[in-house]
Amino acid sequence: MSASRPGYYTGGEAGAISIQTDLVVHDLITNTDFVYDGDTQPGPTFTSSGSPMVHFRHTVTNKGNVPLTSLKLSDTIGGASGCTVPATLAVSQSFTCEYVYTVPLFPIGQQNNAGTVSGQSICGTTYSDTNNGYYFVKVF
Ligand SMILES: [Ca+2]
Repeated sequence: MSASRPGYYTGGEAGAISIQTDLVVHDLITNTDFVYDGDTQPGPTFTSSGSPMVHFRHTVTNKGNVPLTSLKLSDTIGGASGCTVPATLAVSQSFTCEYVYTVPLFPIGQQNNAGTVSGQSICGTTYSDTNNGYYFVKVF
């Protein structure tokens, strides 16, 4: 095999990254956390006039066979930009980004805080994934 042959270095690479965006709602009455995957509409419903709080939790996993670097994590409402991502995500390794969000009075209706992640292999191939975080906001 020649090093100039396209694909020589990447032939054994099967990179993959996954993200799961969950919504965690703490019920004060029962002191219990409820976890919603938010993958389909409508997701959990919030009454915006009560200033409800939701924890958005992104779980990122390296599901390929090569380590990934240059990780970039983002979501629709921008909260994920405050999270620290590891320099390298080893094969089968995960990290979690969680933050608290107070649901504003507006907008109401169907919302989606989708999480998106990307990472690069040492060969420079970018892998990415996105996952929905649907929730519904009503006024009363
Ligand atoms: Ca989800």
